[in-house]
Amino acid sequence: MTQETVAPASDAVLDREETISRDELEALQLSRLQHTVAYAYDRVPLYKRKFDEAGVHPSDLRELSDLGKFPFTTKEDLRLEYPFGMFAVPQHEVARIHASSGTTGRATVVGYTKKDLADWAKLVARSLRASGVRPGMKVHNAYGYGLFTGGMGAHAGAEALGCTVIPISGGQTERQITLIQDFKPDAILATPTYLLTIADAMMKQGIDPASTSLKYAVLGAEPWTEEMRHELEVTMNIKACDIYGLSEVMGPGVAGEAVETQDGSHIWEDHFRPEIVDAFDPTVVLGDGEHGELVFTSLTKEALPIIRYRTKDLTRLLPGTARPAHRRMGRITGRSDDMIILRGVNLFPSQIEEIALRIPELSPHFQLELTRPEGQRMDQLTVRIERRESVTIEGVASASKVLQQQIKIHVGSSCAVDVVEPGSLERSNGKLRRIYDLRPKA
Ligand code: DLL
Repeated sequence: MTQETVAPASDAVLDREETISRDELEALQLSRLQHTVAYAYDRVPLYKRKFDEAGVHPSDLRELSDLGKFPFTTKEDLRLEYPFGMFAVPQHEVARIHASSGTTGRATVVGYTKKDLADWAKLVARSLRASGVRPGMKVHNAYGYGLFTGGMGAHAGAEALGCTVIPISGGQTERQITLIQDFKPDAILATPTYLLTIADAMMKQGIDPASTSLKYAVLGAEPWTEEMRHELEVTMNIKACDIYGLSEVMGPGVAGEAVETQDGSHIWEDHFRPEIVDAFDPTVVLGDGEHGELVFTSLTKEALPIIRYRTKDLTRLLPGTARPAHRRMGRITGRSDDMIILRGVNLFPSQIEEIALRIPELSPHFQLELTRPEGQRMDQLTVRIERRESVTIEGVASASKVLQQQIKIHVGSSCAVDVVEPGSLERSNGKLRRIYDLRPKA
């Protein structure tokens, strides 16, 4: 069969919930929310305890704004209830379990009933379709398979949409390239930094990354910038869209971006009620357009209903565009726990990415190193970044100065810049670690 059998982007048949009015959506949210808080209260001891302590009862939820009366849930709650204490159904009704890696403490465990898995697949399918993927397309899935929700979540969604899925997982980059060349997929699902690794490895092999069959990329699981989108779209000759999610709330597909507008991911509000709160004082609920921490309440989940989960992701809510009833989220600037505080100035890796990628001599491969030099009380930030292949020694010297100046102007902090040889920094296999904190532990 040829590529021409694939329906063009305008032919998409949307879910009914994607096209309903805001009023209709909010009525649906309210009834689902009332059900969810009562369900969580009745079935999960932690919620009963927390609601009782806060002096709220599910019957207090009469309108959507009443949600603000209910207590937050945090990663710590999931850790304390490890492994299955937050599950609202008996174990035999749990069809699948995923978990976070647990590198910073106990793993957080999440569970899904059969219906949860079907809803999840539907929402990933909806996200992929919004991003340009169509039934019948071949989809190369380079999200990691296993306990991480990326691989299997994206897989089930692509299958539900009616795609042919190639379940390659992350890593084995040479093999990925061979399969992209041989199987000729239309779309690729990966983290943005892993797609960069693939493009980079192609160039090393003398393959032009813009010459492959790939037309669409659906990228997420880590922060990325408009500058990175431009880099990947130009290098690979693709349309790249965002997909957002987190395991505690579901996995990928909590929100997805429309290819026709490319203006941020639409949160699928028929299944999740988002709020933005002040990251330092979460009792303050902020309005649309205001920057803060994203909080989610699930509206349909059975195995792990989640009430006011504090994501630590910093962003803002924007009005819906391509799917008018569903609000969009702005790009995630970073996570509150990934924020570098350097001599009183707050800094996120995505700010450095944005600035560095505007300097033509510099590549998107960089690391941030934090040190406290011997005998000094001040912390030092070093931006270690690879030069582009084509750049001369003089080019490197001036680019390094420009980067330093731009960081000082836009971020407000002084740093050292170390421009290194192409290929010398570690490449991403999934979620890339950008920050190397080598300061002595307090
Ligand atoms: O990363 C789920 C996922 C898989 C999303 C594949 C998209 C694609 P976790 O491992 O639980 O789940 O990590 C969730 O990753 O709180 C954000 O900090 C970050 N994140 C996820 N998607 C995006 C995105 C998956 N599109 C954490 N932009 C979240 C920025 C993202 N950050």
